[in-house]
Amino acid sequence: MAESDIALFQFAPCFGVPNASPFCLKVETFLRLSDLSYETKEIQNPRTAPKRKLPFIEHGKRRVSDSTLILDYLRKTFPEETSLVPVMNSACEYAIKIMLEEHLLWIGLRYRWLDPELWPKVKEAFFGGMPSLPRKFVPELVRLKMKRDLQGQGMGRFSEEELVNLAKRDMNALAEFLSDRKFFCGDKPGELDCSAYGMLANIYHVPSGREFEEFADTLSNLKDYTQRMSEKVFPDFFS
Ligand SMILES: N[C@@H](CCC(=O)N[C@@H](CS)C(=O)NCC(=O)O)C(=O)O
Repeated sequence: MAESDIALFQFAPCFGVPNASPFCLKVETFLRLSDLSYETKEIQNPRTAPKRKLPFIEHGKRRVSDSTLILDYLRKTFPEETSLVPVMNSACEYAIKIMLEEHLLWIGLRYRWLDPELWPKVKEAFFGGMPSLPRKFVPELVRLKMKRDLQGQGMGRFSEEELVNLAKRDMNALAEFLSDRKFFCGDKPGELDCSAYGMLANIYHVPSGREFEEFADTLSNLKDYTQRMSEKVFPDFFS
């Protein structure tokens, strides 16, 4: 493994996944599939991040934010080590990545932050370790901010039934695209697998008990794929 001085700033693991942020998990998956060493630094408040969102990386004196820009930077700076991870090589793969990161993501956020039945679990997972005073108001403040974001983006305006239907369409498209291949990029995981795993691990490894979960379970190729990626990329976490 090539020595590097990369630090990945991300949320602490919680919810039974290496990272509950699909974007943090995407970058860590990419680093692990590449031949690069890195260290992780846990951050609780994304407001301290350069773009006020996680993840970001520090490499020497340089800070790079946004998972896609981070992967671009790593490819440019470490071409040999990152060549182990196949690049996205079709318009279709790119379109699937955008569906995952700009559409399915918001459906996931809507469940995570606005579903009243899930909220107690989410609150405990994200804020349970907080000192008791901030724990009284921080979770509700963050939830309010997410509610505003979801209203602005639009996903917060759909009914539960509309939401489930949108989620099913995305998941069906994903399952059809994967088909019976081992990974989205073929026999070995590539860049699209980093995005897909970031999202799917947060669907298949985080029980919600909602109708959507029952549907996701019927897509056995996606479920098996997620397990395969977990065992391949994060054996230390899932053993
Ligand atoms: N486009 C960004 C999205 C990053 C992002 O949305 N991160 C979320 C966690 S999944 C975050 O930090 N949210 C904090 C906030 O919105 O205040 C990327 O690809 O890294």
